Amino acid sequence: MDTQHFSGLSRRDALKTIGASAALLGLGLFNSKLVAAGSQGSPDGTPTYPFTLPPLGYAYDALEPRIDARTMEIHHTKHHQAYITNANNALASQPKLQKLTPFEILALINGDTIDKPLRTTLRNNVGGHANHSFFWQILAPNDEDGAPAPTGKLAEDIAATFGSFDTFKKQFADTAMKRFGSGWAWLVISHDTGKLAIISSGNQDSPLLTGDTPVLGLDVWEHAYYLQYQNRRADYVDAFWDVVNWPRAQEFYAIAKV
Ligand code: MN3
Repeated sequence: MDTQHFSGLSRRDALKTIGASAALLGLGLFNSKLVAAGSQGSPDGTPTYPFTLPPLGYAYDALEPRIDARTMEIHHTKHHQAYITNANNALASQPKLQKLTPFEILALINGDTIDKPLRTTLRNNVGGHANHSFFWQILAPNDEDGAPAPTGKLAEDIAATFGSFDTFKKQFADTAMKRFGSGWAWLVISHDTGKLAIISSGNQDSPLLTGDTPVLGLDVWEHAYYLQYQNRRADYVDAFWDVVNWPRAQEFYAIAKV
């Protein structure tokens, strides 16, 4: 199926195609629910084309001293904005894709609905937009004692899956450290098991590409930490725990598990 064919579909048909693609990929119920949540403008930040830069919800210096203001400002206004600009440029001639949310577009990337090289451009730039929109929301300023630990169902399931919260943090940090080059570490609901799992992805690949539902994510591209931490990724990962917005992660978890 080529993009011209896709352009002839209604939004309803496009969503049916997403459902079919999801079925082909073996994507579970959780992923479908998150895509539906994305339709309402939730975890992936903004609704449909033209994408715009979502506000952080806090000041650039709000995460200091864990993440410095200059890094946050450049990351938000330059890096995230660049993904948005590139995605909008790529979608400018795609009227049907313009009707889809970032998560809905990402759900199509592993199918054959969208031709390469458009598919690659969208994978990288819609991926970058969705990942960063998600990332800003799971960060929050916390007092100098650091972020509180998760509570409720997410806390219970982290303990049940990984043994303890501390073991989870260690495994997540190890995964973030082992991601060679640019990418992300994620806590997801696995499409295989329906349970929590820690994964990493390269470049701007979203967990949605493999059917996994993101609950927490950490950007380990150098642009996320180099000004402040230089080569010390481990220190950046360690500081991340002090600025995690666990209540927001719990909301994402609840959306996916309903
Ligand atoms: Mn980034």
